[in-house]
Amino acid sequence: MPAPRHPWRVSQRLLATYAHIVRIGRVVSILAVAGGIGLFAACSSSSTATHTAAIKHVTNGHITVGAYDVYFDVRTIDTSPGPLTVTLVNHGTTYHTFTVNGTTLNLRADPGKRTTGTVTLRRGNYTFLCTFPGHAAAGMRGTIHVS
Ligand SMILES: [Cu+2]
Repeated sequence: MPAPRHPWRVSQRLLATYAHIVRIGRVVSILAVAGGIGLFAACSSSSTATHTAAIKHVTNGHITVGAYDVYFDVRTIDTSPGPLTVTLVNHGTTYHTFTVNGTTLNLRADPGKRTTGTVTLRRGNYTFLCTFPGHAAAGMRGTIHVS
């Protein structure tokens, strides 16, 4: 037969649960801060970052885009109106393309290869994507902001 529960025991248990939740909350915030710092470091350190959350700011009219299986190393490209030269470097095991909708730029690179092309952009937003079947749907797409 179980021992009768005393009210103070219950409230102690509630307190313990509350303390546990607070502890989890602290850990989550620490992880979030650490993750933010890590993302910032990855974005600012090089142009060959291997994550897709990256924003690249074009400063000299040229950008290098890395293609992997199956993602680009950039999601958002910020540039100004005028010619933009893109070098697509394929780090993957299938061919990938860097295709800009509404323009003639349609670069294709075989595995381990790179290819370069230039497109003249007007102010506005363009969608870029890989036209290998299924790749855009899997996330190989992004936006070029021209302003
Ligand atoms: Cu692809």
